[in-house]
Amino acid sequence: KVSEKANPEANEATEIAGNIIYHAKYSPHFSPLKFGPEQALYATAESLRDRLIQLWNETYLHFHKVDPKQTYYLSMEYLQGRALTNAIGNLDLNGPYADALRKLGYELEEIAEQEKDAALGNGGLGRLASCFLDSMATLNLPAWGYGLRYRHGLFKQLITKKGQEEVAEDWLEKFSPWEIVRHDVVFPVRFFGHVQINPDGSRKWVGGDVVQALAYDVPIPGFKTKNTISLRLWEAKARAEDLDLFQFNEGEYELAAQLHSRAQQICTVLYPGDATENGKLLRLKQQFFLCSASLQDIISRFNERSTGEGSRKWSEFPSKVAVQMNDTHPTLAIPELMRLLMDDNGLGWDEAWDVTSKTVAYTNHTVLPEALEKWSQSLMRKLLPRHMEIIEEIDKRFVQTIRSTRVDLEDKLSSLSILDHNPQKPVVRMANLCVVSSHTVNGVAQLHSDILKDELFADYVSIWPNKFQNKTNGITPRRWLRFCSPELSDIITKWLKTDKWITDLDLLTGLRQFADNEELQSEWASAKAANKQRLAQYIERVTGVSIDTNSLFDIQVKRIHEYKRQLMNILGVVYRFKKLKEMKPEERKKTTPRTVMIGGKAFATYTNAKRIVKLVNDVGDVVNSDPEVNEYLKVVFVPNYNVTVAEMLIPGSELSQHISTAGMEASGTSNMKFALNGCLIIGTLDGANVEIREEIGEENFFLFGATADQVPRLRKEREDGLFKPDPRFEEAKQFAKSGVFGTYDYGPLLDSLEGNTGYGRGDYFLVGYDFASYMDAQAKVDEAYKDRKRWLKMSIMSTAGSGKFSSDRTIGQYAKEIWNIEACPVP
Ligand code: DL6
Repeated sequence: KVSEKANPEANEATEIAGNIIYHAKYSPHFSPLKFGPEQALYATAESLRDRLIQLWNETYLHFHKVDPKQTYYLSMEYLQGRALTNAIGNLDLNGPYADALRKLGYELEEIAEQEKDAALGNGGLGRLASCFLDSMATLNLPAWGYGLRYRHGLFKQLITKKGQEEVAEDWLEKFSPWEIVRHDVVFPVRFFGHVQINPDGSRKWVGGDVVQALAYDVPIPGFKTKNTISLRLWEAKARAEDLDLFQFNEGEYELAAQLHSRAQQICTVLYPGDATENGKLLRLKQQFFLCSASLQDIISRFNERSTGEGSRKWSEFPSKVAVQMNDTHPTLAIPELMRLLMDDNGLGWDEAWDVTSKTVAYTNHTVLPEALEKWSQSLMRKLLPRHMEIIEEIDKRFVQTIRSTRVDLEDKLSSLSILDHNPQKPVVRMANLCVVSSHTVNGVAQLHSDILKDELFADYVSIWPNKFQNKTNGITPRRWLRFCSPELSDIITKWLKTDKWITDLDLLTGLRQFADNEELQSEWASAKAANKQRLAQYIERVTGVSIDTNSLFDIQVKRIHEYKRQLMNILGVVYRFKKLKEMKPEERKKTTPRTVMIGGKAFATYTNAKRIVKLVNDVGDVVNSDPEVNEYLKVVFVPNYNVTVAEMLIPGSELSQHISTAGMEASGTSNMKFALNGCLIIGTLDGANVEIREEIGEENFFLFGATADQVPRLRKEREDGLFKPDPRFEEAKQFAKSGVFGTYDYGPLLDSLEGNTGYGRGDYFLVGYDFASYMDAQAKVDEAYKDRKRWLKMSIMSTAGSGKFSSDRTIGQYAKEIWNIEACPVP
């Protein structure tokens, strides 16, 4: 008691322990007598949630009172990962929570391990949205995220003899302790039906199915601030009266509950397969559901915050609301806002258009043709008849304006217009609708934004030169350094003599002056060694492969895609293996031992991506069990890559591969996480690699490969049969085909690197062209790793140069240059 009085942290720990016990006893989820690690996790999370609710309420009330302009980030994806350590860290309660749990017989790490990842997204785009939320809260910005509460997030990846198999993920199996259901926040969302023309000429969408959108708030705490914002996730529900009791009592159970089951389907899975018409319809429903519910909520808050007499003027809307569309998935926010303004609130077209186009902005995240969304006009008309009318009108007005003001663009109209009237397949081009309707369009790295301006959207740039911007992506330094690598963080704080870098990442440049310092290098090396050790234990636990912590840890983790060229990586490994086999034992001893780790999920129907997963696993099986070689080379496929796995891999990495065909990766964000953690990059001049290399210094980056502007010529040369492959490339392919790696037929995969025509064939991704310079760069890596001092210096310089890639910088720029919002800190 005496020592607790003298020590406020100890007091706090006692209070927290009491609170955890309270939740374990009185929360209605588990039997009160059990307090295993799982019960401890939920009770701990609930004790934190109490604090978050308090902070959330204060933030909400403060925003309500001040009534600032607020941003709403609309995204179909969020990759939140685990929340416990992040919330404890952001609230600066690590010590008290660790002590409290120790009093109850647990280590914080053990309890944190129990939490499932919230994986409501696919990859980079979803994780970016989650990093952005952390920065919005930390910067005290009046900003919220909106998304969908998928029952099953991104699938769980199992690796079997067949390769990748997908299993439904189940983050809500028990419940999520982080969400707060808002039974008072419910909006109706309509599908199908028809447009009714009223006697005064106004139009109304009626009939069809009506589903309820129910809000769940996930509180997002900022780092060391009271501000706690919301990620509002919508769940779809049918109304009680939609159950046909008569039919039910007749024994027609499925018929009776049709509407219930249709409502339930909406939020069942993230990205339902869209190969069938039903799948397409469901995806379009999901997109509209997010947009409609969010906009109704935004409008109701706009009206609620009206302070003056009577209702607010609609012309004020854009000075109170900014809507950011994360890629084209929430494009339907445009016609839905127009509809709500015109049909429900009586605005005329011009007034509604003025409000809408001053409110919405669009971020493009890809130039890949297959990822640029196009929806069939007939499907759109069937599901959303009023929206299709509005889209047609936007398109008609745009075309008229161009015809009357830009005769020079007349022949480009077929590609500039929103509607593609190709009789075979009339579609709505969502990116065009976004560009025409938004006040600002941005790319996510300088090179990507330049490509958008010079190629994809070049003609629009000539119409609206000021509409286009760049906002280079960023990552939150809290999750991606402070919390995932506490050892390295402490060293940084010690040498910079401040921990302010956690919210002002540019301060990391202060490390440059010590990059040669032996004491720092030795501390740096031991922090990296501890992280490698932790990673090695994890790898052994999940794959059974034991790896040498003295070998170079070389990692490529991201979605499996041909343009990301995991195939080049594994062919490089195949070549290395072959050479090691051919060497004499004393020669082998001179090589740099490597552990190559590759991880990532392939989309379930993407056959070539799944073949790549299989090849990596098969190569691993052979290499790892080869007694001559396995001391010098190990190959591990890291299963079920997700945010939590990334938090383990990235701190333990020494080299990471960002090797996409130049011009194809919009930005990449794992490259930033690796560099921040002192990991060196081998990469092409693609996406944000270009800026990372500029910031950390070209001498600290292993560059190879064609540049984006060379790619079209190289593809043409390939088509014309002018390409002469490097002998190492031929040797690697032949060896992979030879059967050394098992009986699976890799012909179809490796054949994609042959021939000379077609997207995805004829080596469209230029693996063959870049292979020679890739192998040369890898040889430089091997040499550099032998010189410990040089390597450590490069590693420190990587971290020191990573300041630009904080999502605080990115979000600060969005706030100032796109949203025009300001910080609104809770006093
Ligand atoms: O902007 C976040 C992230 C980028 O870092 C990646 O380079 C980019 O591929 C990804 N884009 C998407 C969009 N769809 N596709 N493909 O996920 O966005």
